Amino acid sequence: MTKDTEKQIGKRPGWFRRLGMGLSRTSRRLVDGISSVFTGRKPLNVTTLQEIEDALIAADLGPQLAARLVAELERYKFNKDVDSIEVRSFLANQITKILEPLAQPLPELKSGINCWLVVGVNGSGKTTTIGKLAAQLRGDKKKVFIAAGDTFRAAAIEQLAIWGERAQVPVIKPAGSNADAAGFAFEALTKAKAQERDILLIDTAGRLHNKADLMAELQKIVRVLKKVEPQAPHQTLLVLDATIGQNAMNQVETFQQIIPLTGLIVTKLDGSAKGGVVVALAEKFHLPIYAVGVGEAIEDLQPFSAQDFASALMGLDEAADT
Ligand SMILES: Nc1nc2c(ncn2[C@@H]2O[C@H](COP(=O)(O)OP(=O)(O)O)[C@@H](O)[C@H]2O)c(=O)[nH]1
Ligand SMILES: [Mg+2]
Repeated sequence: MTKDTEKQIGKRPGWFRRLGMGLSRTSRRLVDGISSVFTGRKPLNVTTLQEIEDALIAADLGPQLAARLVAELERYKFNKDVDSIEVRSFLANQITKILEPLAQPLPELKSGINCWLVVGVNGSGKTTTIGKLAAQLRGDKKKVFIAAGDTFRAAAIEQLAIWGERAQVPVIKPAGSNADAAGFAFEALTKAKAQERDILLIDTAGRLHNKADLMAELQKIVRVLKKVEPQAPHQTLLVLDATIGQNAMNQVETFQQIIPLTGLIVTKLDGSAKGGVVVALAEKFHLPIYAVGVGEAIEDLQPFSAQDFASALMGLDEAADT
């Protein structure tokens, strides 16, 4: 992160606080669930462990991960007296360990043209995320181009044009509506390369209700990009909406069948009651989480911090920044 970006972020309320506020819908449920089991100190036995497991599942951590975490808790203190804080601190530590290797900064740009393909279902936050990414990269003095590759909807192209203005980054638009997305991606990368841009961000359509079409389209985009630049796309980022909880797991699986993914961006963590899914995603797919969306504004794309997230999830505010 450059000094400029740091300064920008520094002006706003700390991201932990904002994430904490946003995640409060998820964490309140979890904390209430665990605290209602341990009013004061109580033995960690089969019954109380089951209740903790239920609370973890209710927060969208998923049944497998919930069972694993509870098994670790059992190994740690079975039949011993514990309180809510101790249980939540232990779980936060375990969750931090799962998330830590995957909480990564945005990938470094290589010399020459970099091409990042952004995929995800409609409404997941692709276009918004591209706008935020473009602003951040431009803040880091990169020469950025955006390709409005969701050629299916005129409104999508217009929405991206507005983001381009906000981010002060040029947007390449297809010539007509319903243009061939692959042909357009080819043109956009050729142009970005000719103009010696550092990075091209490509938006895509997310019509998952027709998986065969989407598959054919995305695979064709990748094929033609490689004709321009054999290493392209350098990143294929899946954008996931945190408010859909465990359904995000299916989306990763589906997209992985279509196209090799290199990383995730999780949006709408502000306001999700199902934020626990991030931990389930990390543990199951081992894909880096390059950034998270914590609001609709241009600066609301933040690096993902494992420890801050785990503490916020478990309602442990000691680590809160100001
Ligand atoms: N609260 C919140 N809203 C978001 C975030 N990211 C995107 N959105 C909103 O989600 C909606 C869909 O986003 P859009 O970028 O159009 O999704 P796309 O269809 O995948 O391109 C828009 O109203 C965005 O403002 C986020 O991190 N937090
Ligand atoms: Mg869009």
